[in-house]
Amino acid sequence: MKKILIMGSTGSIGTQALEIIRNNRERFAACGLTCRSRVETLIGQIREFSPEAVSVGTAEDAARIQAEFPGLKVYYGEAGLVEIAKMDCDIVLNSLMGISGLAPTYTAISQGRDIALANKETLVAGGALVTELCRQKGSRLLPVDSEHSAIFQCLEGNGGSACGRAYADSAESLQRPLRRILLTASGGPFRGRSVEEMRDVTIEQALNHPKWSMGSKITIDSATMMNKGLEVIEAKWLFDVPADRIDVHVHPQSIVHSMVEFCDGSVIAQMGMPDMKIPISLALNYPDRMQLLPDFADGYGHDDPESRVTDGSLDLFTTGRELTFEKPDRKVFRCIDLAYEALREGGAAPVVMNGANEELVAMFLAGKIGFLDIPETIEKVMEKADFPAPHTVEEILETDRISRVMAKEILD
Ligand code: MN3
Repeated sequence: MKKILIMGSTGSIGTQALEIIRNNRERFAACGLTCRSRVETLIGQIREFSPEAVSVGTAEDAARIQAEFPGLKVYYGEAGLVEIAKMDCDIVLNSLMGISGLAPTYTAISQGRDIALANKETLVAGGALVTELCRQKGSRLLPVDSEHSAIFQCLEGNGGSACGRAYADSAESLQRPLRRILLTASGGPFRGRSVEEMRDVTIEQALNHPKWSMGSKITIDSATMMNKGLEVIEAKWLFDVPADRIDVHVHPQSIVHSMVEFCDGSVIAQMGMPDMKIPISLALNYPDRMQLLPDFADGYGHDDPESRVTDGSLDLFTTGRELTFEKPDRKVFRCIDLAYEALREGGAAPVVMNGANEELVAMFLAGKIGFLDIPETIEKVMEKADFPAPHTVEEILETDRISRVMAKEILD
């Protein structure tokens, strides 16, 4: 029985993870759950999964849940997330939103836990710190992000896997045959538009992602393509690959989830329907795979390959008949280059970029700023910011905080 602490259990990744647990009770238990504001959903989850501990956003919500579930350990606030991260479990699924994922992840790794990581901001802001702690503690970072799960699967058995523990001896990683990562991107809802055509887009248009249904922050990040920028940085830390070996490929069908190129010219791709249950279940169950597709009934037709395509499996005769790849328009989607710049500059730069972005996305979602204010203001904050490289979680959070203030001041 694997005990899973799900941080962010009421979000898109969290609810899909619970669906996997619901269907595999003999294998998994949800020992801890957290949410920020969807308390009603959390209460339903507590009834169904009987966790030992939960953490919520506020003291009032904590008191309410404690009254209803007297035997349950209830935490709240940012400190509550760090406290619950210390609990005994086999794996922590971090599907928190934004920089709030950093401190609890760091705490869980300090306890030697493996992390199923869906919160890319943790690595964007704290990559050096988090991967170093993984090496010290022997913790694994198992990617849940679909592209990184793809890369992880492509690298397996090809000169070493990746993620924290496997790269403990990085002399070995330098000799592996990996040449390049081909990171795929759907292109988001505004693919093919000019900068001027994006100036007046509405919140609803930006939230209308063509392929993936996700939380609002990551959906806006996909629309600006900052999501891909964050993923370039995430890939750098997970797989120990320099930025100039990570190439973004826009692939609107979202069937190829990423690829790796080896020194002999061989390219391996991981494909599948765009379904987050695939990477979630692999991270939770690694190194085993789970049966997510129905097996064949007896007597299926040997002469008809289409009869083997069942609900949820990849049908290359229809869905996958046309797979296309194109270069991202980096002049229009400035965020990609901003992320490469931040990665090259290193130190505080990725923290500044990430903090400004998170604040600006929240302001856009609140209807306070326009869509293009997001990339334009991030760039200004990055130009202006001059912080020393942060060396602790506290210093990262402080740099994040000031970067947010700078973003707000520029727009005032
Ligand atoms: Mn992704």
